[in-house]
Amino acid sequence: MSEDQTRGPGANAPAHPAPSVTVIAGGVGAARMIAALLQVVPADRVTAIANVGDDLELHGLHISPDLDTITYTLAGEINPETGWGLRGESWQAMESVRRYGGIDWFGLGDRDIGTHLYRTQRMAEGAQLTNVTAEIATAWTVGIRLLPVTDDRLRTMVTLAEGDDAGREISFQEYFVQRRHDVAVRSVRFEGADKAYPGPEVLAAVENADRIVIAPSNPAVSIDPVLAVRGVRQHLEAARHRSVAVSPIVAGAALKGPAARLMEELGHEPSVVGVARWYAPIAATLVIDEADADLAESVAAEGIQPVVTRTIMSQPGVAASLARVVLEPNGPQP
Ligand code: FO1
Repeated sequence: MSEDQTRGPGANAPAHPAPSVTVIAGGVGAARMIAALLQVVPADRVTAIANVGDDLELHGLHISPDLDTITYTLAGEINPETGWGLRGESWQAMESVRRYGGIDWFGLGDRDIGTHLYRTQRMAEGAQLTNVTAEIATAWTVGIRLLPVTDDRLRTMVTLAEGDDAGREISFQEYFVQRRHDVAVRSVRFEGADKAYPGPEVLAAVENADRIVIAPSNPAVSIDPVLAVRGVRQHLEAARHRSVAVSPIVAGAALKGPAARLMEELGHEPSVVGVARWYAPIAATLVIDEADADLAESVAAEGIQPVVTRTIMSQPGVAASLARVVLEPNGPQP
């Protein structure tokens, strides 16, 4: 009998095991938040539940931008200039598409296309997106458990507000990439949400997490589609006391993308106070940037505890300290 067996099961378990963390994730902001968490928590304690409302079918391929952005970032292979796609890309396939007059406004690099070919083929064979995502993440040695929020079809749709296009509904990528999110929006809808069930491990990942982190992603088009999947919002409401959100808005502006503009167009205050109102039902704590320290009291008035710290993860040293704050917003416990 080995020494371990004589001491019984769990004898080698650390006195304070690392907390299990579940991140509610969009794309770029979430990928950076997860990378930051991995500086302080082992990867096998981290689950990400990711948005699939940005997904699209193009050139016959199933493309899952947020899943791929997270995978490539954690693999250290994300294109640092764009925040999406792979580094060191070539664009020969797109040049051929352009030659034939095909759709070329959504840029797919040659390396990246391999991911979409594999995903599309596996799904055509009948594999679920959850399984294919795990296969892709494993191949990139990502380490965390990466879960699409649903295996069912869910698509974020955007209704435009102005000019000749007023009232016209387009897909998220037509809004975000083709129109460079430079058009006014009247409303957002999650097509398929009423029939979308959470993936097999999603609700348990919310129930069992020591800490839930709502990543600094766009509340309207990255986090809300995750919440729209059956049962997810209710599970997050029940787990509110374990949940910390990180504001994607700093000093009234989004770090990346159209979050502030969209919030305003959809009738929300484009500030940490608007974010507080958005997340108060599902998070007990909101981490806001030092630039918004003067709004902490207004955040608290929304019924969510503000924690002020540096949040801009592109600045050196900030990511790890933000991750520590997110894990222990009330300071290190004895
Ligand atoms: N974003 C762009 O702004 N332009 C693109 O051409 C583009 C291509 C693209 C290809 C694969 C992929 O995984 C992501 C891509 N993105 C592109 C980003 C994508 O639109 C994301 O949904 C947004 O960044 C929002 O999260």
